[in-house]
Amino acid sequence: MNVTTTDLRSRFAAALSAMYGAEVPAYTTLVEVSTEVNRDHRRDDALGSIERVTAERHGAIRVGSPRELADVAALFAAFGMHPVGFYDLREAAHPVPVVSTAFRPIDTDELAHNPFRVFTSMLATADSSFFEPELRARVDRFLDARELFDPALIAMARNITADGGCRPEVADQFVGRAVDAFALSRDPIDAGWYDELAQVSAVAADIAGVRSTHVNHLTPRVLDIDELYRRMVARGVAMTRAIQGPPRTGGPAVLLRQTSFRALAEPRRFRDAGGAVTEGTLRVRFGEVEARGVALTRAGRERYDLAMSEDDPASAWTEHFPSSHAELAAAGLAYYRGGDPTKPVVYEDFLPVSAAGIFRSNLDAEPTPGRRPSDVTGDVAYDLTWLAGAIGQHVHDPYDLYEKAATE
Ligand code: OOG
Ligand code: NI
Repeated sequence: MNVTTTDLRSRFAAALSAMYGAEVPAYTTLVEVSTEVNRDHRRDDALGSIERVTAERHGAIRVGSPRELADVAALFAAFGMHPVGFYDLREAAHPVPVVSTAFRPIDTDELAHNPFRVFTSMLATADSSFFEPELRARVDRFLDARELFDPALIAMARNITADGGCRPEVADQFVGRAVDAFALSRDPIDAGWYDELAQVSAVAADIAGVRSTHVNHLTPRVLDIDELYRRMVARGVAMTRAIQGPPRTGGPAVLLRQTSFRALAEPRRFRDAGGAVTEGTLRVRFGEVEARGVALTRAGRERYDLAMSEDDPASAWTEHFPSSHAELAAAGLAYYRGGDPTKPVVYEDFLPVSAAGIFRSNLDAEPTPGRRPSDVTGDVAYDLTWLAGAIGQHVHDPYDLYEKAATE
């Protein structure tokens, strides 16, 4: 038993990165520029060593059903990645028909070793404000009939989780098969079905219009995202969005700042009603980069939400936030190890507003009709408790984890 779940996670993150880089050339540029920015930053940052930050990635995947989500949970457990938080993107300003969680390591030393995290979303087919009963039934049937993960792979994952690791030859096979499960499939897509779902939501088509899942982005971390943005633009990569999240301020970096670019349209084959296969394209994969700051307490998060609701958050920022880690610590607005303001606890999670924006800005279809006004949203109350039941695992509260990191 010489490959631990911790080592498996590092290998998995690196292998996914290699696969994604081979398929999405702009990602390789992004990683190169990120590495340069981190190197030019020169010093280790209180928010993370250059080594950790440069190896750091998050990915995003989307699945269709509770059964598929439970498989993802079982698979990721073998990499020491556990569900943290519940995100309801149906509640966003521009609703997306999914509910999500993040699978990631939860212990301080595990995060230090490799913090790989995957934002994982599930299509909320039971929400009748998106899916009428007849369509829901067809989507659920389609999802029930497909198999995203080979049961043998999931069985392997369960054994590895139980044993805390595996032998080297098993490790190579396991990581290889796990990565393959997230590669973009080249199988022909049923054009009629895909288009019908795209009428409801581009996200619904991306998730349930095909027979497989895929990593839709892989995000490196940089220590200076404004500098990264400038260098990407200078290289001719058009960034799709301004930087999302907290504005740049002279003060401490808080939470998470992100920006993204649209991927190229990739060739795909479509099968029409008569069975004829034609060439077409889809843009489903894209690039994103992020900079992480200190984790905020609940009180700090309230201040953040207030600051972001201002017309111009950047100029109102100092009305809500002090300008040093010492003051943030003294006011109980952010987490620090042992209360020491030189030791910020890094924010390891996601931001729902940014996440909803990422969904929206990167799909081929134009803004979809979205949610139909309705008081009744279906027979499933999607929430954290529902999620825990669906996957059969405890879903961690991020604040508990930060609290623990600050006091251990
Ligand atoms: C996930 C979007 C969320 C982030 O960084 O906030 C996300 C998706 O597009 O599937 O990755
Ligand atoms: Ni992301």
